[in-house]
This record gives sequence, structure tokens and C-alpha cells, in this order.
Amino acid sequence: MTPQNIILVGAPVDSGKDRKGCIMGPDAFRTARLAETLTELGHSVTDTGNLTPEETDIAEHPHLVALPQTVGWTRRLKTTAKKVAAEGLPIFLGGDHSLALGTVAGIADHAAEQGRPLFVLWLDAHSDFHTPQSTDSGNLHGTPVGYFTGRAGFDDFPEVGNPVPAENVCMIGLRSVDPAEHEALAQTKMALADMRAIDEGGIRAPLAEFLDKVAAAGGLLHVSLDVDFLDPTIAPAVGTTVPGGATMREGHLVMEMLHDSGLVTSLDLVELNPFMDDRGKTAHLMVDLTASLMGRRVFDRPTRSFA
Ligand code: EXY
Ligand code: MN
Ligand code: MN
Ligand code: MN
Repeated sequence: MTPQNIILVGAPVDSGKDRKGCIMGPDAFRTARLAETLTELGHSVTDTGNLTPEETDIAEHPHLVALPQTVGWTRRLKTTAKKVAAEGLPIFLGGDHSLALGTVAGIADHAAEQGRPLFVLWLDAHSDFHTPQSTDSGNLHGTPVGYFTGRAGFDDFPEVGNPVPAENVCMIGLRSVDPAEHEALAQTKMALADMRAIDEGGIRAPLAEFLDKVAAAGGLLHVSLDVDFLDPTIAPAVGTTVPGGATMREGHLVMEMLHDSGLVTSLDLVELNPFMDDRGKTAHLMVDLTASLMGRRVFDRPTRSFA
């Protein structure tokens, strides 16, 4: 990847679920030397500090956790993401996955202005495809994909002006999908690689197929990396661990293939809860994976065309 103008945006969103701690995520990434690591790889890095949510006058909802605050964050992140996407390669430092309601919707607005389709790679144990009506937990971090693909039911949230078509989304790492999500996903043409598919055929194939599609469409590519994509033994600092996740090498292979494709235009790093970490082990792993995405290599390899 040629040297990029990387823009770090702190999004200490902690309203997407009951368990608290993601508020400390952005500073944990900073403590794990994310900016320095990317600068050492030759990139220009600007840390814009932490955002705050917009004020809202929306009433609490009896079933939805912290609805007003999550709406306020979505408004802030949607406008910020569209702005910074025009300035460089944004990396949104979470904060829980409800931040992706705003980041992906905002990046989609930017893509529409560029006249290019947006594609999304969702690296997660979960499909996060609920709506405020279908969620059992009321935790809105389980809804971002439902929101930015334009599912109905997000009445209190900003209108999604440029929904990402479900067929432009690829999910890798799935191993916890609720029945309502399963039923809704079956109505779409979303590319879904659960851990069984990875066990049988490896993680390379579904990713290469998706990258070929992005390249052929001349698309922008947003990557949303949830800590719980990884196996809890290597990444314990997340509130929604699910055993049987991606290995460290599978994680690095995904990031190295993404680098070689040259297609990635924005990134979320989400769900890190430093209160649950083991001396920064998870924070450092997420920084190492980001370094692989941004070009850290043992040996240089020819960049493989995915067109
Ligand atoms: N599907 C479950 C729920 O909706 O509560 C679990 C969601 C976990 C979401 C984390 C961010 O990936
Ligand atoms: Mn309700
Ligand atoms: Mn998630
Ligand atoms: Mn998850």
C-alpha cells in the first residue's frame, strides 16, 4: 500500500450494550502505540482526538439500551465519517460496534458523492443484523448492519441516505447468529462465511472471492473489525466473547490479503474493553493486525490483482 494519510478518530462509544468499558478503547489503542506503529510503516498519521455524541431530545425506550445516546453518536459519526473520508483513510477507534451505525452510513454518503459503490467486510462472531424491533437484548451494538443496509425500524435514527446493498456486504467469522437475524439474512444475498466454512475451506477463499467483486465494481471498501472475530484465548478483552474464533494467523492473513488488494478505504476497530484485557494483550493484537493491514511484512510479495 502506498503511504496513506491516515486519520485516527476516537469514538469512545459505550452505549450499545449494558456492560461498560469500551469508553476506554481509543486510549488503549493509543497506549498500544497505534499511531507510532503506522508512522514507522511510512504513513502520515493524524490523531483527531475523541468525538462526543450530539445532544438529542429523544426519549429513552423501555426495551432499547441507551437509545438517545446511541442516536446522538450516530448523528455525530455519520457527519464526521463523510467528512474525514474525503481527507484520507479514516480509522475509527471504538468504542462498541454501535459506532458502525454512523461510520458506515457516513462513509456510504461519501461513496455516493464519489459515484462509487461501497462494500463492507464485517469481521465478527455476530451478524449485527437486528433492528430495534427484532433485538431481544435491546443492545443496539447488535444492529449496525441492519441499519446501514436500510432495514426498516430505525425511526429515531438519522435517515440512511445511501443504504449499502446487502450483496455488497461480506461477513467472516460468524458463530453466533440469533434466529431473527438468521431469518432476515436468508432473504438477502449477503456473503456469509461462518467458522464451519473457514474450518472446511480456509479463510482465504471467501475473502478472495469478495475482493475480486469489490475490485471488479471499482468500489470503496470499509472494514469493520470486532475484537470478538478473534478467538477469546488470544483476544479476551471483549464483552461478547464466543469460543472458536479466528486464530492469530487467520487474522493476519485477512489483513495481509486486504493490504495486497489495495482496496481498503476505511476501518473500524471495535468492542475492545480494556477493563477485561490481560496487560494490553488484546489492544496490542489489534494494533498488530492493523499494522498488517497497513503494510507490515516479513518479505514483500507481489501485489495480487483481484480485478
Ligand atoms: N445478537 C446478540 C444481541 O443482539 O444482543 C449479540 C450481539 C453482539 C454484538 C457484538 C458487537 O458484535
Ligand atoms: Mn420495546
Ligand atoms: Mn459486532
Ligand atoms: Mn461481535
